[in-house]
Amino acid sequence: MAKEGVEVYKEFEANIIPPAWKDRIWNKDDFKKWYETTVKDKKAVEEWWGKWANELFWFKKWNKVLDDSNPPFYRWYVGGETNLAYLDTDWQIAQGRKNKLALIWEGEPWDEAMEQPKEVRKFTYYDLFRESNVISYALREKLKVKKGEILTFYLPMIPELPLYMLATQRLGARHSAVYSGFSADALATRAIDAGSRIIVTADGFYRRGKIISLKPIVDEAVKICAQNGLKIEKVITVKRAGNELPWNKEIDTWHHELISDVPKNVTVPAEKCGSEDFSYILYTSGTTATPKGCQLPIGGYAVSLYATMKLIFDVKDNDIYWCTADIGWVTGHSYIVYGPLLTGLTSIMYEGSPDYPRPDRWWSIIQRYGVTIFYTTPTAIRLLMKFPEDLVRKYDLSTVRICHSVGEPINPEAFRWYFRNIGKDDIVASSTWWMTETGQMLTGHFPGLGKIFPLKPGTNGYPFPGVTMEVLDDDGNTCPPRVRGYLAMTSPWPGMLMTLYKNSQRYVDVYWSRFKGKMYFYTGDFAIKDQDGYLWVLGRADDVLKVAGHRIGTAEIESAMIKHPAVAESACIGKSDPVKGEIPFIFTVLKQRYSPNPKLADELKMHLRTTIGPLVSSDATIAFVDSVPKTRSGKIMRRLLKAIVCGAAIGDVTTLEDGVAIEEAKKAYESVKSALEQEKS
Ligand code: 6R9
Repeated sequence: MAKEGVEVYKEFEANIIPPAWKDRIWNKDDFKKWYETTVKDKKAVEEWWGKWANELFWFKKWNKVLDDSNPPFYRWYVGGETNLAYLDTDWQIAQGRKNKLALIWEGEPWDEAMEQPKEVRKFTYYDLFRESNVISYALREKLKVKKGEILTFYLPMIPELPLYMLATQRLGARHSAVYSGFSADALATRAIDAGSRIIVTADGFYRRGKIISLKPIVDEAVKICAQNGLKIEKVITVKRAGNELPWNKEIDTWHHELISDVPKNVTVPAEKCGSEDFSYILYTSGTTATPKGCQLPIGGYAVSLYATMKLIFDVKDNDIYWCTADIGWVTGHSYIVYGPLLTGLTSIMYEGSPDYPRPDRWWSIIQRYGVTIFYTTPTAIRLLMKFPEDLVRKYDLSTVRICHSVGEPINPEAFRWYFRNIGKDDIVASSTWWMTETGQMLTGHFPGLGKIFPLKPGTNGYPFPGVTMEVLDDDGNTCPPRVRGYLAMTSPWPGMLMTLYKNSQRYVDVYWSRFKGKMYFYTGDFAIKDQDGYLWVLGRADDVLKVAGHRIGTAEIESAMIKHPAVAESACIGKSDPVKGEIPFIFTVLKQRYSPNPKLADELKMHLRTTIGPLVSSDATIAFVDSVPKTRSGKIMRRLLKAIVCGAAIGDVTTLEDGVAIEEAKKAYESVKSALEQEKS
């Protein structure tokens, strides 16, 4: 059976030789004091977060750091007023960064003869300020965008995405960015929930040398919205790939035409937003088929990004920072757009795939720009470690002084490879744990604090000071060291979501009701705290998958499956995958008239592609079965299915699930085994 959770942890501990971490970055003498006092004392927590907030710009200063009188609806920086776009551009310019490079964007196409990218666009802080002001103006004057309105973005990794995000924040409006790997259905569902009347997209983008067309997916989504009572009034399209598009004059407009007659030096004053207004919603998956609109605040979010950029990335004015995530997910929102700009950094944004035109593209980017801080995912590391290490060694990566990872647990092999090749067996390399819901990184290793918390490779490090995290059993009691339990936050933190958009009851039910009688935030993750207080997050405890670091609920996949006329029932589990971490494995029961065949399996994958998107369909396996095993109360026996897929023996699976007769388990075992064998042949 594939190793998971505790087993991996043990292997990690047994095999890793702690490196000689050099405590040479920076040290804060009072850090330990903060750490210890904030764990015990609520007043110290407020002082700590107040101290960080004091380093930021506020139109109006807050009068209370935290109002916890109505949990779980915590309010941070009560009475304060600020604006994310102002903090990211105007305020940076005011601090002398007007002509400093803020963003270096590299397109995917590669010029073989010149041995360089075909397109690079560079933006100073002043450029970002100017260009986002022009967009704000066009949105306000031409499309009548008002404070509070939600715009939906369906954009690839091109500079217009951060520009539109900043332009929206400037107006005090909000965005909902939908990852460009989602389908028209998924995009429409999110646009409808957000009630957007404007969608911003691109004609297409480059991926592994091919043009991927986006706009037709939006056209389809517009139709679905209309059928469901939402009229999309405008689709703004950025010209990126030059692919041919159908055009509907009534609602379509090119981005370049929209801004063509706006004076280049126009300014739009940044709206003074309440600290607890919300800045954006970002949909994420849970255990039901309906995505959750996480509603992120403004003031607390800004402070949390600022503090984590400083303490976990140790940013300095001369750093070149690169986070490889996609802005369509939270990591990109927080640590490509809002966080790095807030700390005045120069950061890299890359459009394409890490292995195009060859699997050394990323190393070439690090060398060409002299990247000093690197943030990536275990999936990407596992993809790149399949190639000879010489490919990495060809490049000068000596500038890198910090390399962290995020998105999923990092397995020992991937960590060692990353640490050896990028980390030179020396620098700070850790796995930072957090979620869409948390807004900010909540754990990590703190560069320069090696004497207080020696860096322990492979762990998620310590909770961020001022945040308390525990590993709990079903009753909400703290698990002893090294015993697996559920990861929970036992106190609020400033970057936290405020609620779920238009669904506060679900917010309370999903996150705050797991441990009876205790107002703790349930993360949905399994974790261990070791004898030294370090956290090891082991993976999801619920029916949520992380496919290549992308979060997707099995319920979403199952509900998409039964929309197909041939499917009677389906059960999806995560199968471990050497590169992507997990991939969807879907047990499918067909309606009587249909019989299993490879063509139908392909058709079902195509169906998944149109209902959810390529992010699920390209890796999914469909296995036809006669029935899915259920408990007496009718719950699908996922643990049993998972165990069988992982190669467990019959003896193991018969004891797995409560309330299941051995005979039923055996029957399921045989049926699944034969489906797997058919799948192999
Ligand atoms: C930032 C992000 C959140 C889930 C989370 C957990 C997993 C994220 C991790 C990690 C182990 C890490 N996760 N970082 N697991 N180590 N360093 O990924 O947000 O897409 O909402 O996913 O990702 O399972 O609960 P999101």
